[in-house]
Amino acid sequence: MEESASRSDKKKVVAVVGGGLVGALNACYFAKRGFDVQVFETREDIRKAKIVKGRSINLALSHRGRSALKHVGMEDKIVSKGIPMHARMIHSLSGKQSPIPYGKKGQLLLQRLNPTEAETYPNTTLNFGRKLSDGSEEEIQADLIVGCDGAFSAIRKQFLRRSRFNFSQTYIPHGYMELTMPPINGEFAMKPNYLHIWPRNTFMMIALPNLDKTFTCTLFMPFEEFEKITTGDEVIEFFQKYFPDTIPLIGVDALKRDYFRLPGQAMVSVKCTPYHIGDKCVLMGDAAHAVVPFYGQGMNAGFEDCIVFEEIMEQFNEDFSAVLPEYTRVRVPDDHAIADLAMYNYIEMRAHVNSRWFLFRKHVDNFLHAIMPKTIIPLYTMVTFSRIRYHEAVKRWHWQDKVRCFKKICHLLFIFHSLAARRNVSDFSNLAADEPVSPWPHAELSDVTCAAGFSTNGP
Ligand code: EGO
Repeated sequence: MEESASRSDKKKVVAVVGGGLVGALNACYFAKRGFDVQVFETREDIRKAKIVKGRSINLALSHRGRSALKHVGMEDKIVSKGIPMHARMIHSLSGKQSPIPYGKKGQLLLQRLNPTEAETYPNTTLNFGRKLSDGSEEEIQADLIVGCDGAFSAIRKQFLRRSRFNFSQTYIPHGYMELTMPPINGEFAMKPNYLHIWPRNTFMMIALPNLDKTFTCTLFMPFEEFEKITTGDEVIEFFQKYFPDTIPLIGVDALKRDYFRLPGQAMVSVKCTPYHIGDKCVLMGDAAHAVVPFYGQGMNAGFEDCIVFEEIMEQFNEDFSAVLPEYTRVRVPDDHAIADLAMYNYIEMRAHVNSRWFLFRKHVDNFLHAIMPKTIIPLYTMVTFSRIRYHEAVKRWHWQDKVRCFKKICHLLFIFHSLAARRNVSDFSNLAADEPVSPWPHAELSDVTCAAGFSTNGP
């Protein structure tokens, strides 16, 4: 009796709350397994919306995200709508652009994704403009509720009322602002296949290409700095000081206008544990772990949640009472690790990463990896181009602290590098004006600047 009951239970109902990136992917995963999938999204269907509110969100899709898409046969479809990025392009204050390749294949940039794919499964229903939580609205019966409803998750609110649920959220002092760089004569204003970065310590800007040949520039700076700039002329003055090469590309008038369209936007980091309640409810994506955007891993980590859950479903025969606790056990350390890494990148970059230090660090990483490919894998490479568990990547990276002389070698190399740079540069005034802050590493910061990982047995 038990058996036939569980077999007829095969068409269990899974309610996916949130029709964003992770919700839509999860719908595909559960649908592929034959569940009756109900997706609930409070916003209207973005495919039918005339104006899509909000900003043009850019996303960097890397190995973890691609692996998750591949599992449900969506990789090629999505990848064909993206722009490949093979390298970073570092912009110095003088306007010089220096490419630094990623050790490996590169990553992919995406603009918007929509949930169409999930609808191709007959056992999936998309419910837009419908609220699930609160009980006040309508009630639906589900065997499993999957909360993929973002950093301010309504599902997670229910967890907060329970005993022994740990939760923390941290707003960082920086805000971000998006500005558009239009095409020039119908072509990209800068080279498209790069992640463009203007590292200026506390002021950071990146630019990512879009399919319509525009770039979205994202300016990161402390809220108090945003508030200091109140007039169009002050905007230009600010850009003249830190990002002069972008003024003609964005355009003086556009800059003066667009800067005031929206205020600086907040960024929050969220951690919690456990991710489940009994055999009934589980959190994934930003609902479980919103991260700051300084590692380009938010979407990738959320997508990887889906594969990890899938692997555990396979292992425990879809027995939710075993799958959910195991998912928490396995996934929390990794999600917490990427939340920490993203925060750490933020702290490190704003403290002392200017263009020269950025270039130097990445060249050292690439160099050491080239001569000892099995032993030294840069942390960024492990995080972005492998599926080494996030917490393992951190462990391997800490390894280098045991190799005491590494930091000294690192600093010596930097001294040589700087001396070499000075000798080769004929225009000294240019070099002196290049960076607002000295690129020399501070002793007390040195333990955070060596971003290469050591491993005993390779990836
Ligand atoms: C020394 C040099 C220490 C997001 C460089 C640390 C992040 C950090 C926001 C980049 C790439 C995708 C990103 C690198 C570092 C996206 C990313 C990186 C930014 C900002 C970003 C890299 C969207 C940190 N990846 N990354 O190695 O190229 O290095 F600059 Cl502000």
